[in-house]
Amino acid sequence: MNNVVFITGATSGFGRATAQRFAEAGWSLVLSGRRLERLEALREELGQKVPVHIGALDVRDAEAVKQFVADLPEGFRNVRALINNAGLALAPVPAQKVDLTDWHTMIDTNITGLVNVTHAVLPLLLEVGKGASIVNLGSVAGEWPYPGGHVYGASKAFVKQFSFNLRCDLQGTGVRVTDIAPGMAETEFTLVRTKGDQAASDKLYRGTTPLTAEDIAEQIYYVASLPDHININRLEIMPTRQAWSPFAIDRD
Ligand code: NDP
Ligand code: 8X3
Repeated sequence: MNNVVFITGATSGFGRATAQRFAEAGWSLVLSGRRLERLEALREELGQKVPVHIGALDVRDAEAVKQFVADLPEGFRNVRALINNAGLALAPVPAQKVDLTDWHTMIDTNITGLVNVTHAVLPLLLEVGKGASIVNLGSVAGEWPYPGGHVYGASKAFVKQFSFNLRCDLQGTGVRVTDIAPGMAETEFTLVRTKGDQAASDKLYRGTTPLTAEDIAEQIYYVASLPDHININRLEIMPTRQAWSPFAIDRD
């Protein structure tokens, strides 16, 4: 039977590169995201190599997620890898200046959306059992605090602990779980975070060497294609040119 990978947020960045990486390896693809035209373009590109099923899906909508999974056509139900990638950061400003709706959007997408998809796809992963994988996109922000990280970092701390707790419950089923925690990577992430400020996005990545979407896709493919008996619990990946700063001290 063919291997199927189910990717959320396949319309951009890590998700799109991950679709391309799994297609290279001959996996069938289930690709979702809200922007249908981008999914159609990806199906056009990758459908030449492997079977592709697409669906315009907002992960925040639990009923839509459930229905999309229930309606997966034959040939796309043998999900061996779920890549919970859809997510975003907003409001790169101090907590006291944030619009509450931005906090809600991050919680609804990065936490509620991720659990919606996990809950819906889990029965399919359990049917595959040994060798199946859930790969959740956490972040260095889930481990290390920084100014302006507020709810984004907290949502990724949830992803890490949810991943570890899932491992406990899935013990014995053969289904693996990994929290992949990238540092700075150049995608549309900063454009989204700044609500469309291309200059701010360009400035962040200028003069250094961020990770690329393809770098992370390679790691995602790696953890999902390891021999069945190996589970990478957490993989934290930074560009060589990114590291920690000293503690900030408030002085008179
Ligand atoms: P992009 O903005 O390039 O891609 C984000 C993807 O998430 C898009 O495909 C978008 O699709 C999708 N998405 C956002 N909201 C929703 C939603 N409500 N329903 C369905 N899909 C949604 O960013 P990245 O590729 O960089 O980010 C991917 C993941 O990696 C995120 O979880 C992010 O937090 C995490 N990450 C990113 C890092 C970075 O520096 N880039 C570092 C660490 C982690 P659409 O808009 O079409 O719905
Ligand atoms: C995204 C990476 O460093 O902006 O999760 O938090 S960072």
